[in-house]
Amino acid sequence: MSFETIDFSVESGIGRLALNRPDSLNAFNVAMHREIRQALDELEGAEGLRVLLLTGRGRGFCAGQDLSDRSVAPGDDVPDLGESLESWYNPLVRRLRALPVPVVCAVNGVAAGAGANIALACDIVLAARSAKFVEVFCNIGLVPDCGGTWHLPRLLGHARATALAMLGDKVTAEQAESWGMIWRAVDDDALESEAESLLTHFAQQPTQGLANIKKALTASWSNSLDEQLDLERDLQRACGRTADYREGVAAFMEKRKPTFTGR
Ligand code: T3D
Repeated sequence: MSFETIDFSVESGIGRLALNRPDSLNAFNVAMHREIRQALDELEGAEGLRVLLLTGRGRGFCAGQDLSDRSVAPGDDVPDLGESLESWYNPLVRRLRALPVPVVCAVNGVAAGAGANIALACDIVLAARSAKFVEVFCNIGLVPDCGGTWHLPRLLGHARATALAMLGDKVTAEQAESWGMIWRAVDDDALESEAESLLTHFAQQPTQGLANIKKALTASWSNSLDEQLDLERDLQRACGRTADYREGVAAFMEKRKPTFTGR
């Protein structure tokens, strides 16, 4: 399959998806949404997928919606932004959250609007030190979308979430790390190698266990302690039946390195 707005590959259990519209800082248009959707279809059906990398080409990660598709002449119909979220952005966030493998996001440059919030929806977010996160929505009269109003207060607390959403200030990668918004800020020239070593790591880990960690942590945002204890019981039961769990225990007892197959 060949793509024009993204680079996409799956090899040895590692999916790599790079947004590739660098002239507009990888802003989303319908063509890019369509291609991402095709890539996710392929990933969801891929045998033996262990991890996905999401990143951007050029100097930006993603500038959110392509605004050149949103200017309207007086008298023209206004675009239905709710429809745009329902058709494209919301399914994308839901699919990234539901993907049963870790999604590593390497934020290579500015992440604005939907671009920032899609990064926050990934499991492990690395950012180049020069990258910035900007909740630009307030600058054009919109509300943070792609789960921004859900993730921001949970990651940062109400005060910081409100200020970022209402002021649209740029947050540096280091600030984002120190606020717990992302996992780590790394030197620009180390971003790719740091991301690759995470991919190599995850490609050798017990994938079903990691998928269940993702499920449990996501559910914890809205579950009561009782509900969460029940969920942990059910997930642990499922994990206990995997070949990787058996291998992990056997390797520990035999004092050797485990070989996990993701099964
Ligand atoms: O509409 C719906 O479907 C609803 C969903 C909405 C989701 C959203 O994401 S709404 C938010 C949309 N995004 C924005 O408002 C961001 C607009 N861009 C910016 O604020 C700034 O460009 C950045 C803060 C992202 C980066 O600033 P800077 O100074 O590093 O770069 P720049 O010079 O502004 O941009 C570089 C080029 O990218 C420039 O093109 P040019 O002049 O070199 O030909 C600029 O026009 C283009 N660009 C940047 N962002 C967008 C864009 N082109 C189209 N759409 C963009 N969002």
